[in-house]
Amino acid sequence: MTKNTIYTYGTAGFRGKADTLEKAVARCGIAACLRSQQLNGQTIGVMITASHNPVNDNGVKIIDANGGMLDQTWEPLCTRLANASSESELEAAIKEIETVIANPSYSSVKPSVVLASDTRPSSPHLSKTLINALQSRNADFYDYGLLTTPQLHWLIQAINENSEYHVPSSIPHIESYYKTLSSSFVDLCKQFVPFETGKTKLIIDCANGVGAIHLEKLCSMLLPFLEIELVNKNTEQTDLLNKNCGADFVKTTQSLPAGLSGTLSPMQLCASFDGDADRVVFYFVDSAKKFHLLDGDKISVLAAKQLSACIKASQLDLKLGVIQTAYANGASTVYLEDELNIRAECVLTGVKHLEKAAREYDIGVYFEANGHGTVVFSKSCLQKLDTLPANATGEQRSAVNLLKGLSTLCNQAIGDSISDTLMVVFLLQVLGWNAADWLNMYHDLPNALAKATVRNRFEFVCTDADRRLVKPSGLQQIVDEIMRPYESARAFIRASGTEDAVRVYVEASSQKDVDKMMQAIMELLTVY
Ligand code: G16
Repeated sequence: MTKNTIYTYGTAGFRGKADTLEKAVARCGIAACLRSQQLNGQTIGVMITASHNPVNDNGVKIIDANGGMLDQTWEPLCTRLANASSESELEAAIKEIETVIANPSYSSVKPSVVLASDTRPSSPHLSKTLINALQSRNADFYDYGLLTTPQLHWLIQAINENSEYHVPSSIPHIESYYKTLSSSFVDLCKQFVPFETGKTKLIIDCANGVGAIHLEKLCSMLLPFLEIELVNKNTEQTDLLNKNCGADFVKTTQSLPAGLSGTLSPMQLCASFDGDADRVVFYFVDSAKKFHLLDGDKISVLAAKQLSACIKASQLDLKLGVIQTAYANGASTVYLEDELNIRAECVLTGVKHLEKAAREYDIGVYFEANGHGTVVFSKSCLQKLDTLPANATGEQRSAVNLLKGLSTLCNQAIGDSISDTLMVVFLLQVLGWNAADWLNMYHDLPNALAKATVRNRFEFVCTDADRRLVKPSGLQQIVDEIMRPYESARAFIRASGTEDAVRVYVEASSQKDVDKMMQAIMELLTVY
């Protein structure tokens, strides 16, 4: 970002080159304090991370008091704060927010904020900048240091749901996260996985990011049901972060990450996290060394299948929904609706949109194809699970126990690659499936995802949940013409919310057709 660049608080907060972010980070500190005061001192989180982006980037995002993404009405307020270019403009922006706050006694409320960061070399300095801003607002704060993004979301939910916690003196430690996830996983396995199934082995590519640090600690707690081997776990050599590895690399290149090529045994299930461990994709190679991807859609469908069977067996009136985006493979949507009879909703890209839609259901499954998602259980659903009638059958009780176990295993605040991985391993064990069984649930339409650099990505405006362009004028019609000759063809172009590029997604009934369409669209974009 240059001096004149406008900061825009988007789907992942503020992101950019690390050396341009100081002001945005400090202003997020102020915004977090004001939000906390609006909510009578509930704790707000600030995470310093640029997730899957290169090591020289960084970012900052605010986590709301419920542990979810920041309330969307605050996004323009954060943008306004970050772009204030003088003390007087900053004062004016704060005054404007004070009128929005609508809490007459807010000024007497002490703000409460917790923060954490990923392993980027720029993160300590940006954390310090944030802390200075928090101190200037006289906030109570606690710095958790190195956490994955979903861990900070989880901790904030725990802090605000439990009146015994108070920042900074009495806070939940990360060990409570390890303990909750590991005991939920082990309990579920003890109850539902046949003894003779034995231990699953999983290889996890940590993208040389913060996930490695926490998995190292969690692994031993998962025995005897899961043995994890970590690769790409070097967080010391920071230039390795996300380099030729991690969830984004594996999903976009549809190939093995560095550190696994050549050495991998056929049928061995592997997973890749991204740099802040909020996305996960799975994969394996077959006996012919062919690579097979099991992405967010596959995770979603696997979870939906088991959840819908449990809801049926429980005989409870629970509404299950699956939320996808335009990137969901068309075959996954057809399978959900035609085979599993579950409604699949398509919303805008960005986890904040999926999360919001998922919370409309008793049990909402949301995953982006890139591996970002979780399963959320509503409060009323949890109450129903706790109040089974005394004459309930063994089958009903068993189904309810499985659902309850998943509600504590799955991160209820946000998509989490660690908890998602444990859920997948557990579900595969319950079904007695190997990676190929999971792959063969349905067959993905051949597809490709690419990134194109354009002069101004903000000129690309979409409608219909990102599936059609309305601007630049006439471009969608040309894309329609490109698609016309091909069977089951679908393609769209949308501006990235996190990178200075537009993304292009293409699917069709054959890889050859996908490649031809992709080439034509990429050529088309060279003039924009
Ligand atoms: C963020 C968002 C995701 C989104 C991704 C890519 O992920 O949280 O919801 O899918 O960016 O967004 P875009 O295509 O707009 O760049 P992450 O893992 O980078 O935080």
